[in-house]
Amino acid sequence: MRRLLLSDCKEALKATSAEGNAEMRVHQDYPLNVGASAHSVRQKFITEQKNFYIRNHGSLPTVDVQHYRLTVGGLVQTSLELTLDELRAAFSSVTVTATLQCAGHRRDELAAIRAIPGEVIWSAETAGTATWKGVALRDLLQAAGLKKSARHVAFLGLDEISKDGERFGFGGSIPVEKALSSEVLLAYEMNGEPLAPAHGFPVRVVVPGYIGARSVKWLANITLQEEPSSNYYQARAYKLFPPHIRAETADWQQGQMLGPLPINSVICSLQPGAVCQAGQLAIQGYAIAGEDQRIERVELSLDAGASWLEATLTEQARRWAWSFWEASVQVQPGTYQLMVRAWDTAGHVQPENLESIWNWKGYLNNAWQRVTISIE
Ligand SMILES: Nc1nc2c(c(=O)[nH]1)N[C@H]1C(S)=C(S)[C@@H](COP(=O)(O)O)O[C@H]1N2
Ligand SMILES: [Mo]
Repeated sequence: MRRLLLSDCKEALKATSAEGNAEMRVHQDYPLNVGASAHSVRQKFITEQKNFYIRNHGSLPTVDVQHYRLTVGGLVQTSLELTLDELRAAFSSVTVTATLQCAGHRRDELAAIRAIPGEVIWSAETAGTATWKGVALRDLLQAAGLKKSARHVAFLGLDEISKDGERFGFGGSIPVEKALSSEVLLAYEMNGEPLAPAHGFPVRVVVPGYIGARSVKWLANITLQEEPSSNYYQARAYKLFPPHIRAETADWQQGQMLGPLPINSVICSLQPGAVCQAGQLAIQGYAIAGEDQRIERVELSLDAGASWLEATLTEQARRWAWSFWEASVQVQPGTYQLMVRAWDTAGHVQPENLESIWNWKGYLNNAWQRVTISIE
């Protein structure tokens, strides 16, 4: 298969839909890691491609559709090999509006209490919601026919990562039960447009409710297997360790492989240190429910948790997508520590403190978010 590897950062940015969007902050040129502010992503319920964060671990492949083939193999009755046209023609299209969120979302707050070297220090910008169109993964799996021993569905992308003297594509896996759920897509469209190269053109996986890393871009191979993927990004990275473990003491065999996302909520309209006028203050943010739940309630505190008020959910909470919330409060001059926390329909709550969930890779920060502001 022919592919063009864009290692030059300027070329890579041109290949993204984000070029020319002044709101986008480039964390890293190579691999390309870009995000808008949480404030900017909160502007619209459906995040435009040009405003959608880009999280890459290696090259940004520009795939030639003429040569593109998707394979399904491993523990299946019949192996498949499909062109993009064949994929579109053979299976009916499905649309899901789903939020994608990186496991490194809000890492900046964890890094503020103890350094997290070697990772991209994201804020709450690494979440976005799109209407994804594609084919249901389960339709493809049913066409291939699963063998009884198949327990995990592994994905491999066409990008190229160099690590420890090896070159490999980004990969990961999900359990068969999740893969057979109707919401898991092989997407070829995002918000009615073809996927931009940076978001995985021509086909990417979308696993709603799971960490973004399982939504493999530039998808080339699907393999049914007994064990989870042995790819670095499943077997080593994206594992959760307890707070006392450090990089030097981590045993890679240990640690919990990340999958479903926990409940989270974020204040988007105010940055820490913001200075606002006394009077009526409008505060806005978003909340993301645990894996397959909906947001039930969002609460806001202006006095570091002494008292709480209920925020209004402005977008009807739907499964797989974030909820938008807002509150309007009367403020006098002074310093305020704002805090936000959410409940979902399964009664999941967020942990109160960063300390109890700190981990050396900085994953899954869903502690109550605190933002200190002053009122003049
Ligand atoms: N092939 C490939 N797929 C990938 C990645 C990658 O580096 N390579 N990054 C993953 C991670 S960590 C996230 S959070 C999402 C980000 O998707 P986006 O760049 O479209 O926002 O893609 C995932 N899929
Ligand atoms: Mo991610």
